[in-house]
Amino acid sequence: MSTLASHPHAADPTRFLLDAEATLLDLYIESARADWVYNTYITDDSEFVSARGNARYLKESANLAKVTLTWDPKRVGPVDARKALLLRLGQPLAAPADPKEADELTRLVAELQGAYAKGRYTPRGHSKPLDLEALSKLLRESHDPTVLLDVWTGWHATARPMRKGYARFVELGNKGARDAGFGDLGEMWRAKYDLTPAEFSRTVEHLWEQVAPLYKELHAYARRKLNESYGDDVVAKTGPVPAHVFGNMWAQSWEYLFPLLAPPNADPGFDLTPILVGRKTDPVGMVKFAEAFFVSLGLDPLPSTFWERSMLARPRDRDVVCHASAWDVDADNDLRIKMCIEITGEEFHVVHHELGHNYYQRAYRAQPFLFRDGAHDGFHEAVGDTISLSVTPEYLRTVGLLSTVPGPEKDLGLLMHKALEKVAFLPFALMIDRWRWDVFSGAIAPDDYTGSWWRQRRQSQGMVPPVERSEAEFDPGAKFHVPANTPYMRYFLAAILQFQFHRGLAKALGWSGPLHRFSIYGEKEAGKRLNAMLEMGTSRPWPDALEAVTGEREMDGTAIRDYFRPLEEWLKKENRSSPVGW
Ligand code: X8Z
Ligand code: ZN
Repeated sequence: MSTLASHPHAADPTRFLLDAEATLLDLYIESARADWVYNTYITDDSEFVSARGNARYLKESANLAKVTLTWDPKRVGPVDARKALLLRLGQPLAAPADPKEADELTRLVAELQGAYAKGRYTPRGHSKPLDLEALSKLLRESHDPTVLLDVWTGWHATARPMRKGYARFVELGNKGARDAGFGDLGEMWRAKYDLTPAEFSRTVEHLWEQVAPLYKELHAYARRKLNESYGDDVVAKTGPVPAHVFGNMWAQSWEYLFPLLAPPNADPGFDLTPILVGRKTDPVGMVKFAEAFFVSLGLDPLPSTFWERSMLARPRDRDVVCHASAWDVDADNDLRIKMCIEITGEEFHVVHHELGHNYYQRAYRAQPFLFRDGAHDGFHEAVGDTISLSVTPEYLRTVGLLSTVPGPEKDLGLLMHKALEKVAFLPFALMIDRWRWDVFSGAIAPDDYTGSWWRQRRQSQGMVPPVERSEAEFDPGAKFHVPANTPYMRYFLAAILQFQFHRGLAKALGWSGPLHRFSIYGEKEAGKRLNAMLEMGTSRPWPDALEAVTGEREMDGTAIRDYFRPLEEWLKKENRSSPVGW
């Protein structure tokens, strides 16, 4: 084990950090490989090996970080100071000083993640247990409220057994964060944004204030249409809406409500899902579309190992973690995605999302190890989504997926479809970590996990559970990122940032049409700007990265409002005589 005395260069920050990076890179590769095996082949053994690798990495980081805390800040240059900070903050977990507790913590995280991946439910009238993909398909295709309720309740019940482990995880995660010098794990997460944790909380609340009026209009309109469709017994005309009728397990995206909510005479007349299915697109074909987009920007094709090593479909014979993710297993060029790709328009966008991570990872691979990360995690999540915003009907025609481009009279329909995906998502993305920050700080106790979760969802999303919940349930555990310990505020920030990138690039390229018709496909200048940001990794404070693409230095919710302006005006008129809010 490393101690202060065992580090010959402890007094020379630059030398010390170079050594630390070499050590950590080695441990990172070992841990990432073990983790890959676990994620693509869940067994007790792979769980053990993955947890062990993760523990080794976290313990070593904690030890190395301790040395940096002995330095006189006046004698540390800015680059080394940033590296030292990232050494403490790089992972969403810190190892408690007690090695036994560190092992227990990483075992718990692996176990919770495995428990989520193994979740199954046999809906009424079915003879076999269904996985999350199959249950999600029922949720988006059925309009029978009893089926929706059964599927929703059944999936949420799979999280019950996680409650005890999660409470212990919170205890140990907090211990690790305190040993690393933070008040609790939530504070450690909020310290990653070149702002104080308190400033960061305020920034997030400000961004939400900027965009909330748009969400509230969409909510009011959706409630009215859902009420007309399901009746007062299922969806009341006022107040919050039950969470099981949005066509998505967590009501985080409402795109499957589009047929119900499309503005009159503005349906763009195409649906990507049947187009992709009709062309017999397979998972590889889906990824090829996304790769070709990045290549059109002047970026390199993916390495051949990407195609050999990625997992693109759910294997028939074993448990895997199906939730999509992108990997750089050697922090260099061993890029992969792990995903159970379904041939749908929704997944077409997820594939672009994942490749955004891979292209980011490759662009910053020349940086020192501690700088191989996004400008902040919201940037990492926003890159592929920015590309997705350029998947316009005009783009689809260019690549042969569409024969005729809908005219401007269909603009409201196009905007509605995007809003159901992007605007509906905002309060969901916000509430998860509002909830977790309170859990980590102790403001929420374990005997109130589910109750507080629903108070948050009601306040942020204007939603309630479709049936009464009790503390026998652990509803937060039914969302991947909670058991997997993936911070979620990144997705809220990404939802804001991707529209800023899009607006910034449109401006830079002299676009004067509506933002939702703008595409960077084939635009080398856009590729250059994006790449300038990607190559920086996390070597500089994030405003520098934002400036490289947009010329702006602050995150700003006006871009998403600009994008949806015509829809918002239409919604306001539609909602004139119905209540807005809950
Ligand atoms: O988890 C993801 C990605 C993996 S980085 C598929 N997303 C969030 C989610 O699924 O809840 C993308 C958007 C939100
Ligand atoms: Zn992502």
